[in-house]
Amino acid sequence: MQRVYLDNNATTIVDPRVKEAMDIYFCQQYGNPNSLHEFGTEVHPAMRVALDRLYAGIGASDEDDVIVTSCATESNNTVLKAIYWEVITKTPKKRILTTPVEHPSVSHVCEFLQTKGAEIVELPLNTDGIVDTSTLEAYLEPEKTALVSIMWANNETGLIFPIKELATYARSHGVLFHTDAVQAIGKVAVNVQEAPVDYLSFSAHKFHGPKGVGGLYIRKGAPFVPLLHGGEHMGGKRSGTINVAGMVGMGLAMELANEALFYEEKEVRRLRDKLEDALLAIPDTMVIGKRELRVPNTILASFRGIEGEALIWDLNRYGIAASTGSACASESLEPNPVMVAIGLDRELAHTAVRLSLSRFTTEEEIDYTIEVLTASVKRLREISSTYVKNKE
Ligand code: 7TS
Repeated sequence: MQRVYLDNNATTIVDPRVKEAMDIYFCQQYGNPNSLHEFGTEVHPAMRVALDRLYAGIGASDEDDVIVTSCATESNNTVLKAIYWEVITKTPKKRILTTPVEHPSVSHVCEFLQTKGAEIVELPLNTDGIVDTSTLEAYLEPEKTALVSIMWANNETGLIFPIKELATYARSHGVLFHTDAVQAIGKVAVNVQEAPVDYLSFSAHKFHGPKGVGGLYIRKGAPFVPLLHGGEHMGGKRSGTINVAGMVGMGLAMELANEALFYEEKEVRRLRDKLEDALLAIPDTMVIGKRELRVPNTILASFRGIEGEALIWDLNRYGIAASTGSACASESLEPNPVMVAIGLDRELAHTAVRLSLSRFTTEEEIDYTIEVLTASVKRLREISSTYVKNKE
């Protein structure tokens, strides 16, 4: 049976070039980079190259820090808890401004910090499902605000937040800004010179790198305290023996993702739009978020009268992988909070299905998906007790 992977916002295939570049760091050059002998020191040049690629990939300057972490969840935890210890407990600034649609690795940390005295304020989304600068202007009280944390692109809808404008506004008022750029890297250009953020999180496995390795950009002088203490790794900012293979893989994956940005913008978008047009041709179907405001690879669609989960299982029978939204929330029976926040009522929120492409998705796969999905929606509606055709 054909297998089609359309869950690239959950994780991606490792680019074979990345896998090949990582290979020698398992059984040949496996030394601990902190060791003084040659097994340790011989990996240093490759680590340097990897770090250079990460700096170049996001436009960081030499004076800034980019630390290698185990995942974006760690990067997000690191920033929020550093702000808690370094700003919230030490100054009158107790507030973190964020959004209702952050990944749980931001939103759950905020909930936790609230129990420890932080004040969490969620900025309302506009009718497009994003936060615009006028909202930040209305809510930002610089003397009370320790941090603004807003994602670059949403993992469920693919909607892009205007990070350049938001971060510029926060900076002009002396307020620190963090962005979770996990779903932006490799999909849109990400540059910390143009968008003056203080912290930026990313994760290799979302851009065809390996799992278990992520990164955190920290602008020079931004308040910081490590999440993990225990050694002098990463300049004392993140202890733990360095995942050399992962770091090498992430560096190359970042470079390749940026090289492929044009392809993503043109070809991945073309395939996404082809699939989206075909879905919209099915009656009583809607896609969340304006196309021009979304990253090129993502569709969050709602098929009225069909449980998202039922559709996922049906597609799975035909070898097609999609999701009802974030895999991180897939065990919950509650409607997805992101969908509720962007204005879908509870019933519609249950119908949402996310299809996310990558540069490895082929036209043939999209054609097959269109065929299977169209038939599947029709079949499921025929047996659905809640689907009643709209009267013309
Ligand atoms: N931030 C965002 C915006 C994400 O989409 C994810 C994973 C993470 C952080 C966590 O990254 P990790 O490196 O810790 O794995 N998001 C999803 C998703 O949408 N479906 O499955 C995982």
